[in-house]
Amino acid sequence: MKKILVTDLIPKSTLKLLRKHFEVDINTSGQDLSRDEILSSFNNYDGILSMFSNKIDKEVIDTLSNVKIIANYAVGYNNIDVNYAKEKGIAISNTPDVLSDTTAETAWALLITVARRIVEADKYLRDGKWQKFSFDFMAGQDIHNKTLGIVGAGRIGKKFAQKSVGYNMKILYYNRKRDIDFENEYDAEYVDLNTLMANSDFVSVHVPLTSSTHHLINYDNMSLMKNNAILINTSRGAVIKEEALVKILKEKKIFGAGLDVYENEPLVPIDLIKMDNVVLLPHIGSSSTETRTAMADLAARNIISVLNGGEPLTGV
Ligand code: 8YV
Repeated sequence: MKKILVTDLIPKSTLKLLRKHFEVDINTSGQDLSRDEILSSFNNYDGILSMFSNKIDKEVIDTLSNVKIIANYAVGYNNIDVNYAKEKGIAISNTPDVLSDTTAETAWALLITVARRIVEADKYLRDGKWQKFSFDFMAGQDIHNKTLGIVGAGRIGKKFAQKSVGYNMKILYYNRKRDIDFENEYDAEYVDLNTLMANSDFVSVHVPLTSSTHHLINYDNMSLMKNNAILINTSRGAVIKEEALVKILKEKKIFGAGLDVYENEPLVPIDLIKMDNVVLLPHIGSSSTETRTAMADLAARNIISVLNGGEPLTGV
């Protein structure tokens, strides 16, 4: 029987599915596998179901001669040197589509929470500070009738746009290439990044992390944002230059930010933690029970397909 390694806990139903086909080892330690464990153990298996926290670079890939597929339990795959793996004949798959709505919902949750100061207000009440009405008490920003700037109109960016419909918003988008269907569907306008940053009330980032999107959002383009603007990131931390964002927030150049991802996870800059106008999530973009189950199933089905001699269902 072929052997599979699952590098962290996954839903029981998916484990059951995998066990019908393979002998399965799973890391149940509650800790990420160490670099040494990855280097010494991966090649004992025919397939790996990996987490986005597992760094699978050239050095790791050079240890692999048995492994036929690495199925990443994430849509993002910047943790894997995909080109090098493919050169070595290892298939790589990710989990697109099944998490797009959920991740877009997380971005919306952050947007609304920052704009309407929900976390700050909740904390104020719990701290026993609520005394009386005043006209500007916890006054935030309206969302309806505003301009939404979408950086990256791929699968998740499009779902994010779709969910804005009831808010009657103007949509600006920046993408590698124009998408006429998207423009027609949402009356969206294709603009360059600086125009988007300068004219949006809310900017939400949905690009994958690549060498060309690393630090795409920097001090210079954040400086163009409106004073009341809000920046949302549910993609990858390093798409935004984090220290520049801290500076922009300290200088009160924007209203606030909502972040699910960070440059050096799980480390979050203490400056951000101290700010009331920033809502911080611990990378839970796809974390609904339904979606995490669907992602695990898709990863498992990719492994089943490849180890039965087929192609990955969602190869990258
Ligand atoms: C993570 C994600 O996989 O799919 C991605 O690229 O970033 C998320 O869905 C998930 O949060 C793992 O913890």
